[in-house]
Amino acid sequence: MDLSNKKVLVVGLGMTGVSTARFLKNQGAMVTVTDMAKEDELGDSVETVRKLGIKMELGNHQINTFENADLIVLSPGVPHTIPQIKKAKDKGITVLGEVELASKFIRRPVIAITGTNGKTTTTTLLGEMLKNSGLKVFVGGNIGNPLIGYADRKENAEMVVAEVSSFQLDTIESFKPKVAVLLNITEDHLDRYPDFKAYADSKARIFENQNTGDTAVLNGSDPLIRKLSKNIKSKKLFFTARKENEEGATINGKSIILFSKNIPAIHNPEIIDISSASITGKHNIENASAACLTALAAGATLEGIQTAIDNFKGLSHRLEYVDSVNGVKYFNDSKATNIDSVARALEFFSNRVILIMGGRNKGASFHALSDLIQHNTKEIIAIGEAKKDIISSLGHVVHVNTASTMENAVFKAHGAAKPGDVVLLSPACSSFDMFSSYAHRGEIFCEAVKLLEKGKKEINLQKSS
Ligand code: UMA
Repeated sequence: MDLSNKKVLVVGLGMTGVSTARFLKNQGAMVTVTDMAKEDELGDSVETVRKLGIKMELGNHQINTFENADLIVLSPGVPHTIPQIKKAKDKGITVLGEVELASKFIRRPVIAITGTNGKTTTTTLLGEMLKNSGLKVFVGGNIGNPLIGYADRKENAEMVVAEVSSFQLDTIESFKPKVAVLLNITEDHLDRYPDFKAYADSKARIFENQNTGDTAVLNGSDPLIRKLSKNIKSKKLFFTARKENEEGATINGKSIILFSKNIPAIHNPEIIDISSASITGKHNIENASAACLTALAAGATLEGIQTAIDNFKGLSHRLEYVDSVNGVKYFNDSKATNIDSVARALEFFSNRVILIMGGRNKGASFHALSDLIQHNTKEIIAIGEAKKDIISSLGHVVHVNTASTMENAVFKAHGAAKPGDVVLLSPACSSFDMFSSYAHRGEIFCEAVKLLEKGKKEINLQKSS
């Protein structure tokens, strides 16, 4: 694809927009970046792009700029259905997502991972399995490291491991992963898709361009994924619930059993031991088994896989243990931005949980959590825009308190908790009404827990003086 002297419009000036603009400039394109947000809302990105000498249109999207472009590149956070894009497409202008554009310039095999939950854990673990097998890999995508940045730097990895979201899959055309993984599909992003089917269809696009020389790694216990697997042309490996004679992975207690006729290392079933790993919870064992199969399909060794599993410490903001204060354990699960991920977190605890949840609702029905909450939740502290929805959906099963800030929520949870309880931040919502990202929300939660610990020490000092 020759981009020199082409008029290219980049839509969205987040981390994707900045990397895309830089890449296009280096390719000799005439680049403009547009963002709905005003300059003072965009932080350092504006200065970075200005220093590159790239034109910016901020505060709105001007239709003329869209209609006059030779190519438009979308950031994942920009819906491909906005009127400006529709009009540009009607005029025959090519509109690509950043992942599609990057894939046109990446010469190495791409291993892609999608799913509603567990993408980042699986992507990270898979990257470690490949590295421990002696392979040079680049790990990026939705994980927070745009693929276009790799294409720009011309790094010399042997393969690219890419976390891809449904937003990124919405705008692919020829993106063709050598190995593609679909971890699970549950309700999410219903503020962006007309219905659940549209969201699920978007996820399934990860297999769209694969052929018989490629591999699909699929969740065998998800009936929807089983159904859509019938239309996949590539070789299939199922994890967690492979049927008799089917190729893939099964879980037996603390062992993952791997088998495939197409992968020499597991022609005969082989076992990966997870007994000494810090991989806890059913969902993480599922993620680990998906990562094992994917790694083997991509050329990893069983030794490299076992080493990565043994050394894996989990990720921040995913059921991350923060601290214990007065016998109450605090867990940060800020990455849980949908109902299913909160359900998985609640299932993990047999203790009584004080649940801090809320934020910006993405169209989910909190009612789906009723049974679990009735079973093990002592109290909910609701935060953010979703407070009212939470009270109306769950107020009949458990007491719902509210808080205006995260600090206040942690303080109220602390007041309600007794030794042996768990305080869990697992919001079921996006963070953007109160924070810049889920990571920011998790950090503020951890800081608030530290303040409790500090307060406790101060009280003890006062008592002893
Ligand atoms: N914007 C417009 N016009 C619009 C809508 C948005 O100009 O109509 C602008 C916003 O004002 C904002 C910019 O677009 O300035 C933001 O673009 P972006 O949301 O694509 O932000 P990036 O920083 O580029 O982050 C994106 C992903 N974000 C989303 O998909 C929402 C990041 O995933 C990803 O890490 C990054 O690219 C690198 O690939 C985040 C995410 O929440 C973590 N992903 C969702 C998820 O995992 O569930 C899909």
